[in-house]
Amino acid sequence: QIPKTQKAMVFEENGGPIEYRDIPVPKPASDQILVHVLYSGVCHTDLHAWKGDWPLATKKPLVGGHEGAGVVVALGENVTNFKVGDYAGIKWLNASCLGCEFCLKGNESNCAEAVLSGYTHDGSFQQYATANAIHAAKIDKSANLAAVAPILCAGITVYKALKVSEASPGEWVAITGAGGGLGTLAIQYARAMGFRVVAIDSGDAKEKICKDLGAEVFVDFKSSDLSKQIVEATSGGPHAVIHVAVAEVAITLSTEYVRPAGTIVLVGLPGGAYVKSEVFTHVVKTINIKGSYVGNRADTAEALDFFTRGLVKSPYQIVGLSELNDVFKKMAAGEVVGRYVLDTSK
Ligand code: 8ID
Ligand code: ZN
Repeated sequence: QIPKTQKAMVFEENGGPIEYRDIPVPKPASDQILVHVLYSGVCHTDLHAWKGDWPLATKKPLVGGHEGAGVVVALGENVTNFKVGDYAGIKWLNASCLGCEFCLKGNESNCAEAVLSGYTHDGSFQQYATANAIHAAKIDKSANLAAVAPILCAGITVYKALKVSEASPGEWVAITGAGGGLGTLAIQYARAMGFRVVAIDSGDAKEKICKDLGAEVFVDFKSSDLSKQIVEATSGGPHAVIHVAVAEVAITLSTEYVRPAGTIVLVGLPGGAYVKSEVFTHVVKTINIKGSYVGNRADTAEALDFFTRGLVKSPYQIVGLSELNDVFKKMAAGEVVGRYVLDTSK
């Protein structure tokens, strides 16, 4: 039975109060599914969306969230690829045109018509959310819906970033922000893909989780000789660096310690940040710096398959949807170890 109203976390203005409210349950358009979202991860992107610190406006009022895992409860009349009762995921890329040059080549995140869950379209911080059926993630019936939620953004994103890093099995990959939501999954995908991991973050709790998840080396970003420690531990620098830290300084520093001919992949999106790379070193070391933005439908299916096969696990803790404000406070202070997942029933 689909109710007429539901609970949601809503804000009217960027940086303004986020309120636990009753709002109408949306109706799926002809090409959409309606998902009863049981759990939603909280990504640092949701914090950026609320703060409004990116050069892209959010919808207002906004229901954030883009790691929603749940059950399909209704279908638009043109939907043929889902049935009521299937498990489905609400991800960042809610829809795209599917016909432009970028969509045709599998670069759906670059589509000019891309619709973004929890940013330009109400997302998963509500009990019922809509998504384009072609883009919605298919989740295996064996999945624990709370555990799979973080895969829907964090997992897909880091898996894609590791692919585009072009690191080879046996090579070193450094991960900045390794103890956070994207980082803890990046360590595991990296291991599953055969890479050796240097985790960079701060504090004992993050060191412990990074090592437990398979990082061979942990370096505290607050130490003064960070570059030297990383170069020594990897006998010449990591072949790839995946930046999920929300820090411009981390990016600049990596141009020092990355291995010659190595690749730096930008994923974290600190507001107003620039990449600073000294040109002589950049050329002579022949380093590559590239951006990576979520993943396409194939990356989604592949990232979920690693999860279904038990190769990656979400290090998550569950709190109620109504407690989102507390999660944002911890996240802004860099105190989130792994991922918070919201139970939309509380
Ligand atoms: O498609 C994309 N490119 C994409 C997808 C999803 C998320 C990008 N993101 C972006 C988010 O918008 C955010 O900017 O990735 C970034 C990280 O998201 P997250 O993993 O959800 O954030 P978190 O859980 O807060 O973890 C961030 C970690 O960075 C560490 C913190 O200690 C924290 O553990 N960190 C910071 I802040 N400064 C650091 C530094 N200088 C650092 N780690 C290493 N060095
Ligand atoms: Zn995200």
